[in-house]
Amino acid sequence: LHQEQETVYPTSGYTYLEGEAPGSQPLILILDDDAALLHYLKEELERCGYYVIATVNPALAIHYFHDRAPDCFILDLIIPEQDGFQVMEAIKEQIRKRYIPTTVISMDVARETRLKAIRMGADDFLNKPLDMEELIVRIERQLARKKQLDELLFIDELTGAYNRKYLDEVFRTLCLEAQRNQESFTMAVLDLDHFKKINDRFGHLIGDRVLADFVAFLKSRIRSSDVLLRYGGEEFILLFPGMREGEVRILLERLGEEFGAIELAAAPEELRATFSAGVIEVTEPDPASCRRWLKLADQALYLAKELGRNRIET
Ligand code: GH3
Ligand code: MG
Ligand code: MG
Ligand code: MG
Repeated sequence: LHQEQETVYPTSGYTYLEGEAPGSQPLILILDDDAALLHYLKEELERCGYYVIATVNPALAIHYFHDRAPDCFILDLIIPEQDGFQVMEAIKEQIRKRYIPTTVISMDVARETRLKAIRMGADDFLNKPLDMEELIVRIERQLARKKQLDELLFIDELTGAYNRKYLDEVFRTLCLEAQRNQESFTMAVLDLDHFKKINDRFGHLIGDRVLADFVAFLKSRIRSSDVLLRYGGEEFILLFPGMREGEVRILLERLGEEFGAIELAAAPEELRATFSAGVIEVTEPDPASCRRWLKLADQALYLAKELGRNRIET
């Protein structure tokens, strides 16, 4: 789906820009004014299975840094028209807030430069000429650490779905992606029906297992680019990039029938559960509008509950 390859050459220099990084592939952003080195770095890192956006243009690097939320950033400090510290200055808040491992590569061997880069938030500093193997090993370690940290921060322990802290971040990413592709995406809020009764009858532990079963069921039925979050107790949010409201409604109606028919293994006696959902298409993907769309989806969910549950409303 996201595999189209594009290479953009802005007037100010080379930018190798790929399509959207598929969900599972780490995205690396590289800034270096040496086009030959840039090309070499890109090839080597792609060979390791990473998705790479590489540019010689500092302004574009800053843009991609904010727009594409890379998993890691490699930048050269000495760039003729804009010194590398200016780029660091422009992104240092984000590096701290979202932990985006940043490696500075530089010809400058001065101790002061190294210290300044690290004080500004660089995680690593490597001198040129680069030892490619060392760079790759260090990037590998950084990405593994970032993944661990993101899991701690953003994954719900009980179900393995994302937690609500992830919502703003992923909503923002999906909005920017939708703007680029000039399409909308669709948000659904799902809530298990009469879940209190399940707890009352079978106890909390089995209730917990129903929640985990529900997540496993949903995950097995959605695309890898769709996002499933546990928003609260027995309430979930699904985000479907590139899908229209009508398509999502049909999908969820099918899943509702399927899930309602499953005899959940969690309980000692027969146990089935159903869910209701409210669906809204995010037709104006504005990163700041998450609560507004969520409220609309919630209203549709409320209607689904009012109309008798085990149903989808838009
Ligand atoms: P409705 O169909 O209107 O959604 O009814 P409901 O009973 O599902 O909704 P209500 O909001 O009244 O109750 C939700 C229940 O979910 C109450 C709470 O005890 C339970 N719950 C919330 N979080 C958890 C959890 O992590 N584990 C378990 N086992 N239960 C939970
Ligand atoms: Mg340079
Ligand atoms: Mg409920
Ligand atoms: Mg609820």
